Amino acid sequence: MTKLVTVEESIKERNNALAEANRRRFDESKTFVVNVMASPGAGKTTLILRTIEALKPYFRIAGIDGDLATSLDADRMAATGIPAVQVNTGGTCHLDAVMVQSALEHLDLEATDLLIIENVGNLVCPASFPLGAHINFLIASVPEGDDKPYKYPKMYRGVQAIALNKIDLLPYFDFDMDYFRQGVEVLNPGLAFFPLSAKTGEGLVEFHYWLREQVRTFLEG
Ligand SMILES: Nc1nc2c(ncn2[C@@H]2O[C@H](COP(=O)(O)OP(=O)(O)O)[C@@H](O)[C@H]2O)c(=O)[nH]1
Ligand SMILES: [Mg+2]
Ligand SMILES: [Zn+2]
Repeated sequence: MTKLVTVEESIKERNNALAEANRRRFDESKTFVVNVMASPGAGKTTLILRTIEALKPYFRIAGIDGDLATSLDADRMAATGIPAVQVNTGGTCHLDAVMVQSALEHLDLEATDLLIIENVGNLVCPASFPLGAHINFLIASVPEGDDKPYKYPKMYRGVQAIALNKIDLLPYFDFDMDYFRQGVEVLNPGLAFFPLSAKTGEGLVEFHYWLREQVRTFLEG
């Protein structure tokens, strides 16, 4: 038992070191990186596609997509006209810093202002495997329920911004917005919060404006 814990810790330490190395590369090439995490079906791909469309006029964007097996999501990113790399994790339930490092071999970071990484759909281990991103971004969604901050505190604690997607479905679910926000606030006070619908477009302007400012500030800094 003790041995197992030690191995796990060293894997995480190794990942942390590689994530720092990734971050140095991103900073050197002036590439702002967002690590998008969520449970399966929360709307990562849908929101990413709408974000690419909205920000493409301002920045040179590229994407990395982590998936267990298929390249469906990366294909959809590539269909928007941006360079996109698929990482098949071979069954692993999260991306790690090494996988991102190998994906970078297929991208021209010098020609990328904004790199969007779609992590594997999972609310547990992606929180323990930083990739070197500037922003860890969580997408929650209405059908998942309002208790998720309470059940997945590590994920909610470790992110720099959160979207609550599928607000178009609020009338059909018993989703207590105050209870949800309270749970988030306790774990991550003052967290940037964007209620939106990637489907209807409600709330997207606010989110895209915020992200645009984050990237712009980074590029100017
Ligand atoms: N009603 C509604 N459905 C959405 C919204 N965003 C995504 N979806 C749907 O949710 C499903 C999963 O979306 P997807 O982007 O593939 O989620 P991912 O697995 O997190 O990448 C798809 O059927 C989407 O059309 C939304 O804001 N409202
Ligand atoms: Mg997806
Ligand atoms: Zn995992």
